[in-house]
Amino acid sequence: MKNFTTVADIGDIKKAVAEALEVKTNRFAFKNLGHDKTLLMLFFNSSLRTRLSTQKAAMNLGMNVIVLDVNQGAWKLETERGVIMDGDKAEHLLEAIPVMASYCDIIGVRSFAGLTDKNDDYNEKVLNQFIKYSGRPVFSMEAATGHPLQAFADIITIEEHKSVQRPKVVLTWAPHPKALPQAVPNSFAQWSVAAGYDVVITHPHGYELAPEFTAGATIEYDQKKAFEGADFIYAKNWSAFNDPNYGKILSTDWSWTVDSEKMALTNDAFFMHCLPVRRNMIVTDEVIESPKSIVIPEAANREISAQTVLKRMLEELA
Ligand code: AN0
Ligand code: CP
Repeated sequence: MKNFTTVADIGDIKKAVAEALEVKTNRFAFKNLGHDKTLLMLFFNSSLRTRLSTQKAAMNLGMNVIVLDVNQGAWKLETERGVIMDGDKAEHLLEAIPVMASYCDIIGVRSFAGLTDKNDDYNEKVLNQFIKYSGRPVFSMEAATGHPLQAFADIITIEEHKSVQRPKVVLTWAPHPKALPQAVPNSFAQWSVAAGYDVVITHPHGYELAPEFTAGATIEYDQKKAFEGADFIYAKNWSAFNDPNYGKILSTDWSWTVDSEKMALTNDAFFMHCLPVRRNMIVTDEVIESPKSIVIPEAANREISAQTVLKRMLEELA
């Protein structure tokens, strides 16, 4: 695997899950694979799980790891070509990328959607500059339109917990006080369709996601109807995708919070969320603390998805 930015890069999902579960049974089996190889993890945005799980995954493979929080301690980076750099940004990405690449073998990038310019976001302007100018394998640690390491961990988690071959998996919008990207729901929808699940997406009118990510899923605007018979409930907030409201909050309708009453409509479904989650906005205390909540094993599987991806990248480097 050269780069890892979307579901297509993982190839056959069943094979990838099998490989991930193999990694999980002995995460130190390939501890020499990353010997003398350096991973650079670059964060333009905050993170708890991605930074810790990806670093741990790299360490399991024997890699050295450098972590840089671009907005804390590094020069502020200009990402736009052609601007007169008379503002607060002291360095351009076009120099910074090859310089950073010279110190490492693989680069992970977290660069959220700006949510102002849809074209820039959906063309993955920042991530693609790393792919184009670094000369190194690059993977997404959540970029503008997707969070593939999260979606891969989500699929591993569903495979570990499902009791029917083709579970009904419901992605539900839920309220949140700040405008959030569509990256997580985009990837979750795309990966769960690719995994062969019966995928239903429910959200208020106006929150339709980009069709390229939701193809193969059913859209149901009635949340309660969507929950009926579900085996997995995956909650997430996102801002509007469609123009003219791109990146905006249209509704903070608290009636969309996932609570016990709605979970009772399901087929005793498991509750999932990528975290971080705002309690009693997205989900009630009761639901997230219930025995059916699998948010912690889901987060733990981030180490496994990251390790499987890094393993494949290292195998290609070798
Ligand atoms: C981010 C998002 O919604 O994309 C990261 C989730 C993994 N969430 C927040 O910013 C709260
Ligand atoms: N789920 C996830 O990516 O979490 P972080 O933003 O904490 O990395």
